[in-house]
Amino acid sequence: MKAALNARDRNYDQKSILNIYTNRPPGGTLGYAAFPWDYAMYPNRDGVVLYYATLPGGGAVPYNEGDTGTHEVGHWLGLFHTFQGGCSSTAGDFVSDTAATRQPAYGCPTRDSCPTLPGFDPKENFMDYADDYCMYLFTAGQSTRMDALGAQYRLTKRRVFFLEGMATEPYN
Ligand SMILES: [Ca+2]
Ligand SMILES: [Ca+2]
Ligand SMILES: [Zn+2]
Repeated sequence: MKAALNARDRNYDQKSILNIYTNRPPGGTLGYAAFPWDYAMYPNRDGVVLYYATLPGGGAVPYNEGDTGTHEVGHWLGLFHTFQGGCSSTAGDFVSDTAATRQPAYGCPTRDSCPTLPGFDPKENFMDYADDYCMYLFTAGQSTRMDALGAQYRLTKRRVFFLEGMATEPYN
Protein backbone atom coordinates (compact mmCIF):
# COMPACT_ATOMS: atom_id res chain seq x y z
CA MET A 1 0.00 0.00 0.00
CA LYS A 2 2.74 2.44 0.94
CA ALA A 3 4.86 1.63 -2.10
CA ALA A 4 1.89 2.13 -4.40
CA LEU A 5 0.37 5.25 -2.87
CA ASN A 6 3.15 7.18 -1.21
CA ALA A 7 3.02 10.79 -2.38
CA ARG A 8 6.14 12.49 -3.60
CA ASP A 9 7.04 16.05 -4.37
CA ARG A 10 10.09 16.91 -6.39
CA ASN A 11 10.71 19.97 -4.24
CA TYR A 12 10.95 18.14 -0.94
CA ASP A 13 12.90 15.29 0.56
CA GLN A 14 10.68 12.28 1.06
CA LYS A 15 11.39 12.14 4.78
CA SER A 16 9.75 15.52 5.27
CA ILE A 17 6.47 14.49 3.62
CA LEU A 18 3.79 13.09 5.91
CA ASN A 19 1.81 10.39 4.11
CA ILE A 20 -1.43 9.31 5.82
CA TYR A 21 -3.03 6.08 4.61
CA THR A 22 -6.42 4.72 5.64
CA ASN A 23 -7.39 1.08 5.70
CA ARG A 24 -8.71 -1.48 8.16
CA PRO A 25 -5.67 -2.84 10.00
CA PRO A 26 -5.96 -6.37 11.40
CA GLY A 27 -6.46 -7.20 15.05
CA GLY A 28 -8.58 -4.21 16.01
CA THR A 29 -5.67 -1.79 15.58
CA LEU A 30 -6.77 1.84 15.35
CA GLY A 31 -3.61 3.06 13.70
CA TYR A 32 0.15 2.97 13.63
CA ALA A 33 3.05 5.20 12.67
CA ALA A 34 6.77 5.15 11.98
CA PHE A 35 9.13 7.05 14.27
CA PRO A 36 11.28 9.71 12.62
CA TRP A 37 14.61 8.12 13.54
CA ASP A 38 13.60 4.93 11.72
CA TYR A 39 13.37 6.68 8.37
CA ALA A 40 17.05 6.25 7.55
CA MET A 41 16.92 2.45 7.87
CA TYR A 42 13.30 1.79 6.88
CA PRO A 43 12.18 4.52 4.48
CA ASN A 44 9.50 2.27 2.98
CA ARG A 45 7.73 1.97 6.34
CA ASP A 46 7.38 5.72 6.81
CA GLY A 47 4.02 7.38 7.28
CA VAL A 48 0.84 7.06 9.34
CA VAL A 49 -1.83 4.40 8.86
CA LEU A 50 -5.32 4.97 10.26
CA TYR A 51 -8.33 2.75 10.50
CA TYR A 52 -10.72 4.72 8.33
CA ALA A 53 -13.50 4.52 10.94
CA THR A 54 -11.40 6.65 13.35
CA LEU A 55 -11.85 9.69 11.13
CA PRO A 56 -14.36 12.27 12.43
CA GLY A 57 -17.86 10.83 12.23
CA GLY A 58 -16.61 7.31 11.50
CA GLY A 59 -17.89 4.16 13.11
CA ALA A 60 -15.08 3.42 15.61
CA VAL A 61 -16.97 4.83 18.62
CA PRO A 62 -15.51 6.08 21.02
CA TYR A 63 -12.43 6.62 18.84
CA ASN A 64 -14.14 8.44 16.00
CA GLU A 65 -13.32 12.13 16.52
CA GLY A 66 -10.00 11.99 14.68
CA ASP A 67 -7.72 11.83 17.70
CA THR A 68 -6.15 8.61 16.48
CA GLY A 69 -4.72 10.66 13.63
CA THR A 70 -3.42 13.29 16.04
CA HIS A 71 -1.86 10.55 18.19
CA GLU A 72 -0.16 8.84 15.26
CA VAL A 73 1.26 12.09 13.92
CA GLY A 74 2.66 12.62 17.42
CA HIS A 75 4.55 9.34 17.00
CA TRP A 76 5.60 10.35 13.49
CA LEU A 77 7.25 13.42 15.05
CA GLY A 78 8.90 11.39 17.81
CA LEU A 79 6.50 11.30 20.76
CA PHE A 80 6.11 8.20 22.94
CA HIS A 81 3.02 7.21 24.90
CA THR A 82 2.56 9.01 28.21
CA PHE A 83 2.61 5.59 29.89
CA GLN A 84 5.94 4.63 28.30
CA GLY A 85 8.23 3.32 31.03
CA GLY A 86 5.47 3.30 33.66
CA CYS A 87 6.19 5.09 36.95
CA SER A 88 9.59 6.50 36.06
CA SER A 89 10.70 9.96 37.12
CA THR A 90 13.76 9.89 34.89
CA ALA A 91 12.75 8.35 31.55
CA GLY A 92 9.20 7.39 30.63
CA ASP A 93 8.21 9.41 27.58
CA PHE A 94 11.26 11.72 27.89
CA VAL A 95 8.91 14.68 28.35
CA SER A 96 9.17 16.40 31.73
CA ASP A 97 5.74 18.04 31.90
CA THR A 98 3.62 14.93 31.28
CA ALA A 99 2.83 13.11 34.51
CA ALA A 100 4.14 9.56 34.76
CA THR A 101 1.46 6.90 34.28
CA ARG A 102 1.61 3.23 35.16
CA GLN A 103 -0.63 1.98 32.34
CA PRO A 104 -2.85 3.31 29.55
CA ALA A 105 -6.09 5.10 30.38
CA TYR A 106 -9.24 3.70 28.78
CA GLY A 107 -12.46 5.69 28.89
CA CYS A 108 -11.74 8.92 30.78
CA PRO A 109 -10.64 7.87 34.28
CA THR A 110 -9.54 10.34 36.94
CA ARG A 111 -6.78 8.54 38.78
CA ASP A 112 -3.19 8.71 39.97
CA SER A 113 -1.48 5.46 39.06
CA CYS A 114 1.96 6.75 40.13
CA PRO A 115 1.08 8.26 43.54
CA THR A 116 4.69 8.91 44.55
CA LEU A 117 5.27 11.03 41.44
CA PRO A 118 3.65 14.43 40.83
CA GLY A 119 0.39 14.85 38.98
CA PHE A 120 -2.66 12.85 38.06
CA ASP A 121 -2.54 10.56 35.05
CA PRO A 122 -2.66 12.69 31.87
CA LYS A 123 -5.84 11.16 30.46
CA GLU A 124 -6.49 14.36 28.47
CA ASN A 125 -3.24 13.92 26.55
CA PHE A 126 -3.31 12.83 22.90
CA MET A 127 -0.52 10.32 23.60
CA ASP A 128 -2.61 8.30 26.07
CA TYR A 129 -5.30 5.79 25.05
CA ALA A 130 -8.38 7.55 26.47
CA ASP A 131 -11.60 8.01 24.52
CA ASP A 132 -11.49 10.78 21.93
CA TYR A 133 -13.86 13.07 23.86
CA CYS A 134 -11.41 12.95 26.78
CA MET A 135 -8.22 13.83 24.92
CA TYR A 136 -7.56 17.38 23.80
CA LEU A 137 -3.96 18.44 24.36
CA PHE A 138 -0.26 18.09 23.85
CA THR A 139 1.90 19.71 26.54
CA ALA A 140 4.50 22.41 25.95
CA GLY A 141 7.17 19.77 26.55
CA GLN A 142 5.69 17.50 23.89
CA SER A 143 5.53 20.43 21.49
CA THR A 144 9.19 21.18 22.13
CA ARG A 145 10.11 17.53 21.55
CA MET A 146 8.16 17.42 18.27
CA ASP A 147 9.82 20.66 17.13
CA ALA A 148 13.29 19.36 17.97
CA LEU A 149 12.90 15.90 16.44
CA GLY A 150 11.00 17.28 13.47
CA ALA A 151 13.87 19.68 12.79
CA GLN A 152 16.42 16.91 13.22
CA TYR A 153 14.73 14.17 11.19
CA ARG A 154 11.91 15.60 9.10
CA LEU A 155 12.23 19.21 8.13
CA THR A 156 14.22 19.94 5.05
CA LYS A 157 14.54 23.21 3.26
CA ARG A 158 12.66 23.67 0.08
CA ARG A 159 14.99 23.20 -2.82
CA VAL A 160 15.44 25.83 -5.48
CA PHE A 161 12.61 25.47 -7.93
CA PHE A 162 13.48 25.38 -11.60
CA LEU A 163 11.02 25.62 -14.43
CA GLU A 164 12.74 23.09 -16.59
CA GLY A 165 13.09 23.92 -20.24
CA MET A 166 11.69 27.42 -19.86
CA ALA A 167 13.40 30.75 -19.97
CA THR A 168 12.71 32.51 -16.71
CA GLU A 169 13.38 36.12 -15.85
CA PRO A 170 13.96 37.44 -12.38
CA TYR A 171 11.83 40.32 -11.20
CA ASN A 172 12.33 42.78 -8.45
CA1 LIG B 1 6.68 12.40 31.36
CA1 LIG C 1 1.13 10.84 40.06
ZN1 LIG D 1 0.49 5.07 20.03
